[in-house]
Amino acid sequence: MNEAIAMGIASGFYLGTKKIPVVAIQNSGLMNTLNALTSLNQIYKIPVFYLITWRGEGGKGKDAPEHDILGESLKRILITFKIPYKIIDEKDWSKQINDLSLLAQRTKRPVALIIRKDTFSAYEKKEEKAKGIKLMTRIEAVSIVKDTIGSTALYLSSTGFPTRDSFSVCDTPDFYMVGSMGHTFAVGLGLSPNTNKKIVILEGDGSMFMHLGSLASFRPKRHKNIIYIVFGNESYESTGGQRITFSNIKIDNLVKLFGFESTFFVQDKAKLKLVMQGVLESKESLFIYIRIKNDIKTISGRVTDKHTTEEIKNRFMIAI
Ligand SMILES: Cc1ncc(C[n+]2csc(CCOP(=O)(O)OP(=O)(O)O)c2C)c(N)n1
Repeated sequence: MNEAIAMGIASGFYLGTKKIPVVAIQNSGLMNTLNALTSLNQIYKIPVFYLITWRGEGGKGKDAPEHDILGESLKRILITFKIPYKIIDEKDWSKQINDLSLLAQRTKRPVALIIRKDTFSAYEKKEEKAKGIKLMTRIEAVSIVKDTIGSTALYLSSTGFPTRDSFSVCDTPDFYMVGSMGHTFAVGLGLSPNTNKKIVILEGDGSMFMHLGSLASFRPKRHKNIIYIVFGNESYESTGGQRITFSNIKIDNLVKLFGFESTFFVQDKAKLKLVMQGVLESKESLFIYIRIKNDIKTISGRVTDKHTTEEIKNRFMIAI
């Protein structure tokens, strides 16, 4: 979900309990919370305890490029937005948490504890057991999609593993969106009426739900060339496999309400191959939800180790 929603939930929790809620996010997600922060929490004096993981500490070149700007400016942003913060200290963390909590209680202001890389130990991934069905991995699903559709289409992919897997399966000149979580479908909407090519959107379910409202701007008569493919692993696999807050939602049915007439729910390879064969002939946009399992063995390489973000954009614009 969108981190801004976490702020709303946390605020409601505080109103009902007077207890300080914790909002645990990455620094990229902090940016999503700024409107709630300034026009809800700070003006009504509703405290929250932000736990912010610090990607890109040290600035440019220390992490993936999507973290360059915020990695370098995180502390300044917290100061600008008047959020008292501490950077976690391995020896002193318990006192830091206590001090910040007391400050939040006393001042009724949001406070933040910044968590450095490698503070937490890695989460051990477990093989997912689906009921009697052999689920695909994302790589297997992307391979089937890219093999069938080929390089005549324009591909867009969402941040994290969808982008990395798409790049590793076949480095076509896609718009690999290594940051900007949740904006992939909206970019597709803006592009769709401006090209005759098919637009294949490869998106994680977490990213889809980050800005689910983008679907409301879909117009079936205007956007006729979108093949919207969502990988449903019901988790944020790229950031450690945290469970997603929704499951058992019939996403293919939900998308219908926004005007997608052809929607598919796919769990196995044979059905995916069948669905993909009809895709190129289709005269309308379609939505395909592929239920996948998390891959406990493979992590694909980063596209930005090979191409800069500007190169990615330039290649894509030439392909259009
Ligand atoms: C606004 C924002 N919040 C959080 C992140 C951190 N982040 C990067 S990838 C990712 C998980 C994406 O989940 P999903 O789209 O379901 O793909 P999956 O990783 O499961 O393949 C998260 C939370 C981010 N980049 N931007």
